[in-house]
Amino acid sequence: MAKTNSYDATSISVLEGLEAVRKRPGMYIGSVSRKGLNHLIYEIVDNAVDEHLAGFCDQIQVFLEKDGSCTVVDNGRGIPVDMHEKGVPAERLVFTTLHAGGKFDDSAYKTSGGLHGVGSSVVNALSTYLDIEISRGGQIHHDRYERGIPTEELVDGLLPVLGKTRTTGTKINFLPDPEIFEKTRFSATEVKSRMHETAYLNPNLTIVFEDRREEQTERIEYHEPDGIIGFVKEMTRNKTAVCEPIYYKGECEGIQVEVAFQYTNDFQENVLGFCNNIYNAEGGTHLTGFKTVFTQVMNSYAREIGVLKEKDANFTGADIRNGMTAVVSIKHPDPRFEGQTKTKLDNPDASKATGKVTGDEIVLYFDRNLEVLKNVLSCAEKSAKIRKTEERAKTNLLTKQKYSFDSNGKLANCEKKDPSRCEIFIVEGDSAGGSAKTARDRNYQAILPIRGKILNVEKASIDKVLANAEIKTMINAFGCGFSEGYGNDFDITKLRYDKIVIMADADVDGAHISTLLLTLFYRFMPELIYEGHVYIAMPPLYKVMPKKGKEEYLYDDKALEKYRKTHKGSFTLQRYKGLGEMDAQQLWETTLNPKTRILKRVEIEDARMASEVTEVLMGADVPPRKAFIYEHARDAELDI
Ligand code: TSJ
Repeated sequence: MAKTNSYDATSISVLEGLEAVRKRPGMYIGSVSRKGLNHLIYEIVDNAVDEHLAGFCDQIQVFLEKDGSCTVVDNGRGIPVDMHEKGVPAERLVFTTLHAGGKFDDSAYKTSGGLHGVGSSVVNALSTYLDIEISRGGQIHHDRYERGIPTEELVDGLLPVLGKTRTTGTKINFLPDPEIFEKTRFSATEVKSRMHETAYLNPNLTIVFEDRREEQTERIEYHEPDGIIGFVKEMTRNKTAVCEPIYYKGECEGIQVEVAFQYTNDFQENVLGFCNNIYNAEGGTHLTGFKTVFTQVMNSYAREIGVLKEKDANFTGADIRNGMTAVVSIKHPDPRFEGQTKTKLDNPDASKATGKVTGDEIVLYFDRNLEVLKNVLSCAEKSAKIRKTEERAKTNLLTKQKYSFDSNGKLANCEKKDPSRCEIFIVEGDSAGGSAKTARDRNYQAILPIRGKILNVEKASIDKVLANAEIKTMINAFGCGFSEGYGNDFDITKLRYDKIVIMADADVDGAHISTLLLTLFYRFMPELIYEGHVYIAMPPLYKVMPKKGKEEYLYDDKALEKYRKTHKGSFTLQRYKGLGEMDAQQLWETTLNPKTRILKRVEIEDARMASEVTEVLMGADVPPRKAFIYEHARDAELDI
């Protein structure tokens, strides 16, 4: 009897825990958008990475399955399956107890980071099912859960055995619950990028990725024996290097510090922080320590070799980091995180450690490599010069533009001011712009027609960009300013529209215009994209009108093919060459009316994907650009 009671007590608290997770999934995984969905995979994989860090696993496989589920396999020791003090197999505790990460602790978990190692039960609670095979002690043990609740009968308190094995490891297959997630299709692009990054941070690990969802399986093996040096090289791959990557590592008060950085001549700063292999999107103390000491050391070198004269002011930190791509990776025994998304490292001793190691090591390097030092300092000099010019350009723009909301008079603004409901459509061409102005809901929809090709901002200098009338109108209309290189005047809370919709023809020119606009947003207002405010309208390619039945819009050739197969009778087919061909009513139905239109949201997870995106957007050859637009179109968020 007593045993039954204690078991009941455990299962009740487990149920309560899981229910809490299902009620407020956002609290545990950040969001229920695709970002949260992909996060499920990372939560699981991070456990296998811990097993690698403990020294028992050198391969992890990640499969995106045809049925929408994900399988993760490692060749570690296998999660312990023996009976735990609470009368259930240890494995059950891992998947049903919130924060079970440290329960049967060993040294590996001490280096494992903040949120991870604790998330398996969260993934379990948010999955339609989660199926586990553990190879350990010569046997394959099986367990299964549905929405977090175990469905497998225990045999004398132990997991059923599927068979014998000579290997060890853990295999997990789970299907995210569509009751929880807005989107249930994992983004291959994002998962690959994260797996690649994990491989860079763990040079002795191999990660195999397979996307089995399409007819042809895509398989990639990530193995990066050069570690974070390779990571930096990858990020600078398409830039002109000013020096070879510089690498150092050290230890301070039990915190391991590892840094790689390289300078290129592209005048951008890209410094990424990781703690215990977890990316810190909001940065934190490890980066502060690195940056502060780096700035101090470089300024004193600049005075020593006469790049700065006595009367000159010091370079700013941003001057010195311009052109720098860096990875700062630390291992901390007890990391704490703060910030909006709990991704900002907060431990003061991390700042001390990166500062100390950086101070010791870069002096050793630059004392022996004076040429590199001079090159890096000349980057800082150029940056300081550009900064001063830009400061002047910006002051001019802001004083001139302050009172003119629409500098060239083409914006048809909406009447209501509630930013959470307002939308702005940026429409290619005057004729489509005209129809859109007639068709729109004037209360909430603003229309801004733009002509032809806007400036390619990646190539143009900032003064030219800001002199462009259409770009000025856009910046003014959005209301949140812009950020560029130094100083950040961008304030997303001032955004006047919840949705910024790019409306271009469904042809190559249209795709080009979308790309130019995305480049503009990405360079000057990246938060618009990160926060999911930028959309691309998907105007239909065809309208079909059957003799009997309802007319329909079709959005691609596949849809037309399907329509042909399912509608044997005769029908009239109209092909739209461009938005300009639609009348106001058609434009309303297909691209403006929130009830019937199709929009795709532009998604870039964060700055880590930046180099890839910039490269694809800006690269000289056309095919990769199309790939970008298409890839994201396939993973599109359909807003119907
Ligand atoms: F494979 C995977 F990614 F799906 C996955 C692997 C998912 C989860 C939730 C865990 C693991 C995992 C856990 N792989 N390996 C381990 N290892 C342990 O949990 C383990 C094994 C042995 C011992 C021991 O002291 O003998 C201790 C631990 C923590």
